[in-house]
Amino acid sequence: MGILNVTPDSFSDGGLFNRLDDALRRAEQMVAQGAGILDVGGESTRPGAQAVGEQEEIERVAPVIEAISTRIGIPLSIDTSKPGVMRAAVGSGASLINDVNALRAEGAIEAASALGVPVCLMHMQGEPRTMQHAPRYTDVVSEVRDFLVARAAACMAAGVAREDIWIDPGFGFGKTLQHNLQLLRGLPLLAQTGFPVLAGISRKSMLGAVTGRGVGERLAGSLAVALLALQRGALILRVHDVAETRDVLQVWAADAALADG
Ligand code: 7PM
Repeated sequence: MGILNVTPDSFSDGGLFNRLDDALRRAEQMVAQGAGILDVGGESTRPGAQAVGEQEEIERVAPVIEAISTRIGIPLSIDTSKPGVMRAAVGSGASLINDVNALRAEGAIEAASALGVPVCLMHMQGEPRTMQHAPRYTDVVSEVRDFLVARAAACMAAGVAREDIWIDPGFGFGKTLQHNLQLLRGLPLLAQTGFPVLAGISRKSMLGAVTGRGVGERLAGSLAVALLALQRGALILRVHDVAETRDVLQVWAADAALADG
């Protein structure tokens, strides 16, 4: 899964055409590099970020989703927590909902169920503005797993099909470095739930904490952690560097094929 940010800070600010053109070019590039899904996000979920209004978020993502889906045959996911954005995005061509809030917003679960598309449920402790202040767990792996299984049950009770549910531990979302490392080791326990596990660790600050490198210098760390996540049962990797991650996936698959006989 390639990351396609459409927040104002991620693209040139020369009007709608230039923004669409940039997004299309980036999308084509990631598809050529081997992405299987593109994740379109219009709200910055970084720690400390300000919330965006629903209409503004729709204006950012809907034209981009429309432009990509009419020109490129790749599944698109919409990274949002807002039911109105989910409806607009799916109406414009998105076929997966990726919600860092695990459909806890009012009306979100009903919107996702009515849209009939797969959903990725991510764990987050707290909210983006304050989540890194003092994350606390007794046992982070079992708490994250129990939360995700409970959210999956709520989705199924609302009519979402079991096979349309993915889960994600939410690396960096209300977690210290130790919590993130424990979740990386605990991925097999999440995979044991039977739901496909998505891991989003690309360029994240936990890699900075381990290597001492800034966000632009975390490619090697991202690739190393991608391999660890694959070995521990992650099925989908949400990444910035598609071409390089594709190579990691091919090396992992070649080795896994031998192990499976
Ligand atoms: C700054 C810090 C900007 C962190 C963006 C981020 C995930 C996600 C994000 C994830 C799923 C990023 C994050 N992370 N959706 N959206 N899983 N499902 O690194 O880990 O892209 S935003």
